[in-house]
Amino acid sequence: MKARYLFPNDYMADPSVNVFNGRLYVYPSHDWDSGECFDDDGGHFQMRDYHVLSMDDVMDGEVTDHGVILDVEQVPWAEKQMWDNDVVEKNGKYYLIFSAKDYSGMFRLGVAVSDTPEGPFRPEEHPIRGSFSIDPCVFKDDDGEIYCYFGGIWGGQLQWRAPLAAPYAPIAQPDSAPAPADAADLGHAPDKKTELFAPAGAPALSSYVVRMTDDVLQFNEAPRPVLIVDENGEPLKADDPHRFFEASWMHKQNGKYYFSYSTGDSHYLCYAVGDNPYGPFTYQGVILDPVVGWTTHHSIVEYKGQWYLFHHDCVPSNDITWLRSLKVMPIEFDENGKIKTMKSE
Ligand code: FUB
Repeated sequence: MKARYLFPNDYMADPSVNVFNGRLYVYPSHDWDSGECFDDDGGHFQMRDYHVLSMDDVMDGEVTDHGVILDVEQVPWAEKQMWDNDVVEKNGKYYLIFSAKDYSGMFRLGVAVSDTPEGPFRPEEHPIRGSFSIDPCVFKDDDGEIYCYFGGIWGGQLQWRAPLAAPYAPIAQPDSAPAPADAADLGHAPDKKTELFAPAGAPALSSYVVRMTDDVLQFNEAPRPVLIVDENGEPLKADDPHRFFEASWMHKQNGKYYFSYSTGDSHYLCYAVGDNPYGPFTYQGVILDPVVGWTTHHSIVEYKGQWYLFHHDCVPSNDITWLRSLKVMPIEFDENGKIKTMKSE
């Protein structure tokens, strides 16, 4: 089935979609043309605020824009780059968890709270203690526990935090040097002048998962790596085009935990399945082939008995990577219940 462009009036991306009170709410990033040049660290993504959209008929109904729900000017600790966010409900309050750069240039995760899914959201004064990197997805399990999945390599800075010792022993070399043979690019080192590479055969860097405190304002434990393994139980390798890059999403289907993500520089959306929120997750396949535009980012949600893939592409902006448009299409499953690989048309 052809995908629907959700909101032609503006450029938005990275949709995190949740059902609250029987209505579907989309929490995207809000793209605009800041004039910054394209770079490998995502310096062209200079988003400053968040909107929320809602609807009750996914493929045909009217999409309501509830306006700005949080602006970077309101967040004491955040300087710029309001990237992906997600919202979870607990005891009638709504918690928006978002990623932004602090004044030292580090990505952190922050929380803002509202009494309604439409906002406005009141930000906490400080970022979540011990938080780092980008692209939070907040998932409430059936027992009420709330988990946050997050992380991204390259511009998402995950390579600055991972235990880059054995078995990685990463190769660090000046930006200007040619890439080492068979090595996988992990992105800039913190000095932004040196590039880090995983040697051939090294495992891929992982996203992280952490259980949130009861008040949903802090991490309740040290974040744990989200391990994605192949059918033999071996971790996916750093040079595998299906390895994790960014855009974590978690949904639960028939009692199984589906961890899906973007592969970044190979431009796929992929998924892996596990038996509990921490994993490990066994790699299953590609959900979406590459779209027009460098990034691909999504969420998966069931609404009124149908599963949907929300995502974005750059067709309406004629392939301007930092001007993305929201899309949605129904997900199809094969006879074994596996997600059929889709193309966004
Ligand atoms: O929107 C900025 C970044 O682009 C997101 O954090 C990534 O997932 C990619 O979509």
